[in-house]
Amino acid sequence: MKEQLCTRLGVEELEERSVPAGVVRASFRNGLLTLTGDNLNNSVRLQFGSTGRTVSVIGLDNTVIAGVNFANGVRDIRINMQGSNDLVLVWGGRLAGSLSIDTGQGSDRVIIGYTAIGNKLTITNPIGNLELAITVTTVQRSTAILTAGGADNATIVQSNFRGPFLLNAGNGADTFAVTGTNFSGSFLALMGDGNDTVTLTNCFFGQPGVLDGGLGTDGLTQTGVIGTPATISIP
Ligand SMILES: [Ca+2]
Ligand SMILES: [Ca+2]
Repeated sequence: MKEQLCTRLGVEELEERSVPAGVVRASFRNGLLTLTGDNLNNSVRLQFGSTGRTVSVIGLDNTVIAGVNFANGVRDIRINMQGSNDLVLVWGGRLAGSLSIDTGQGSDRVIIGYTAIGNKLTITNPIGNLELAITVTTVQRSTAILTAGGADNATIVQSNFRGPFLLNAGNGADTFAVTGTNFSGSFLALMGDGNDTVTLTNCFFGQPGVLDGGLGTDGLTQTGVIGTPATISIP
């Protein structure tokens, strides 16, 4: 009997995973593009036109986009993906304003590439794991990446942060890898408790910064770091 029960549960789990579903509601008003996911797995891609100011909202993995799927003259973007495991992909944007992403609960992924942000970048992951990749992206003002406990993974490549940069990784075994990136403003990375791994390769720090590993057995590798080095606090 026990064996039969296990088999049936296994099949139900598989069926649940094979239904990605989910609806992302999109609205556009006064230059602000707003995306709101539901409590299912949502995958959405923002694909910018050649000027970086028009954007198509594309649902991936069967995610349905409700509302506008094209906007012209986007200044700010605000995204709230809510529960379950979500993916947000932003590529090739030229925003005069801010990009704000709240991934909600679940194991979420955020990918930002070849994008210029004139104001602020905010990424919030209140519950669950975050996998973040930022490549060839410039942020003119402040950047805040705030994640709760969980094993988070942040990778930043060939990017420019002109204002203050804050990473609060929360507890859990986090990985933070940065390559070829300029931090012109203040730099603060709080890795939280847990065994964290930090790798800084060919980075520039314009102002004194702090890298705090929190409790746990942390590993730090620095190669080719120039400018004002961060104050390392790894016990
Ligand atoms: Ca969701
Ligand atoms: Ca989520």
